[in-house]
Amino acid sequence: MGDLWNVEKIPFVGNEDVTQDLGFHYYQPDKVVAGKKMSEWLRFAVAYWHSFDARLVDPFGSGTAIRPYDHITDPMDLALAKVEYAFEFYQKLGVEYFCFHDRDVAPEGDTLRESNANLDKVVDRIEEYQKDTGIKLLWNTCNLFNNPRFLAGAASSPFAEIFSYSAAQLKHSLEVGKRLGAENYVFWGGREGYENLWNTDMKKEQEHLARFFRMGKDYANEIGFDAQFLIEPKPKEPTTHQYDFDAATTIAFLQTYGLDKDFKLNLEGNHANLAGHTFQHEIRVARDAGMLGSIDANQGDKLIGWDVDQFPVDLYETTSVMWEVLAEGSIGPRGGLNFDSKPRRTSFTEEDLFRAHIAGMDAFAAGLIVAAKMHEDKYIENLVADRYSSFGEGIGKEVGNEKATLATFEEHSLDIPQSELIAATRSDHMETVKVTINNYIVNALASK
Ligand code: XUL
Ligand code: CO
Repeated sequence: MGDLWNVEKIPFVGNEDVTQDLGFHYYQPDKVVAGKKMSEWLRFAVAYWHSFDARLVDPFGSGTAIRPYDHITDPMDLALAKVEYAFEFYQKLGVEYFCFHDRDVAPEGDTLRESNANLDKVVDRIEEYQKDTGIKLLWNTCNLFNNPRFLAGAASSPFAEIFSYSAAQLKHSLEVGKRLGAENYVFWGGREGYENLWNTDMKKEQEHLARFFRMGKDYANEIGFDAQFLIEPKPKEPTTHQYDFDAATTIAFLQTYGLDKDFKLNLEGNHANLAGHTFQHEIRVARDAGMLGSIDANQGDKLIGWDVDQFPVDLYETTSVMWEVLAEGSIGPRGGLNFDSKPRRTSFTEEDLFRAHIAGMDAFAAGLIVAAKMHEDKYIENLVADRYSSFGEGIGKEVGNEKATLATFEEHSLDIPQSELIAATRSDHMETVKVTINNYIVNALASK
């Protein structure tokens, strides 16, 4: 398996020795849970940008990361070498997918033609490694936010030259996705929003953004790239207001511009929090619209108001996400769990990069085990069915009857005294529900 990384293949160690690191306590890829292998439910992916490019900077400090390829100085040599390091990392971790932006894997040239040539050289190598290892591309995407030319946006830039460049960059990125057999193609519009409404033609910018998405999908159809197309909502950061604010806003945008049949959503935990939602909320909104596509797994920090992209370890949250996934039957037709997460800058060694992924994979494997038990018992299903049961009888049935009018309900309700109305409601004993979920977490994991 190679010795580029100073770590052996990560084994399953069980949870008897809870302090043992560099081993999985819950994740067993071939173990069948709720009718499918864990690896099939979870479809974990490593994010190239965080795991192999990021130096663990924060707004107040430069990078702390120590990586085994730090001695390579030439940018193209480094890009090519990183592919080898990346694939050994995936294999040692036991992950079957990865994700990348075009600019994560190869340096930019002065012109797009030069950048494309650099990218193609690295993609040649990625293709070889995919063939040799069977590791697949969950999704690729275009970096349309890092370079200074995107200072005021890409597809929503007020400058036509920048729109054109973005469209041209997208074209090649789609060609790369087709070549590497990407299962999904993601759009995250980091700068597709505004800083200040006074100088912004919001309608024009959104029309341009919609046109960009439409041309992307049309070109994919033209070249036979049949990936699932995904938009990744985020409310802000780096822009003050991003057009793909959250799942509900993005669904409305897609419907407004007739894109809703061609695009689904890629939901991210920390983005949900920045929009004032839970991760579960975003997934539920997407599910209810039939638009759950894929998941970017990470978590925010209650005490920090920006996108910290922590590796997910909160079992309550991973249980809620996996509960939704089990209810849906899959993450999405071709979706997976991409760790859009980075180790803290204080966990800077190469072993920590493994430890961080193990933590995230184990937290989701544990969430899957717990959620599967909850589904088996139909705990939530029964609770919800019971809560809404009054719509199956009496006046409740009229709600679903198209012939009923306001007068129907007036006739029923006009003379009912307050005491009877209160008697028609019930406590939801929410504290018990929450502690029951805690009990599920403790009990379902105790025997593993
Ligand atoms: C940024 C973010 C991106 C997208 C891909 O917050 O989530 O990394 O996932 O561009
Ligand atoms: Co993301």
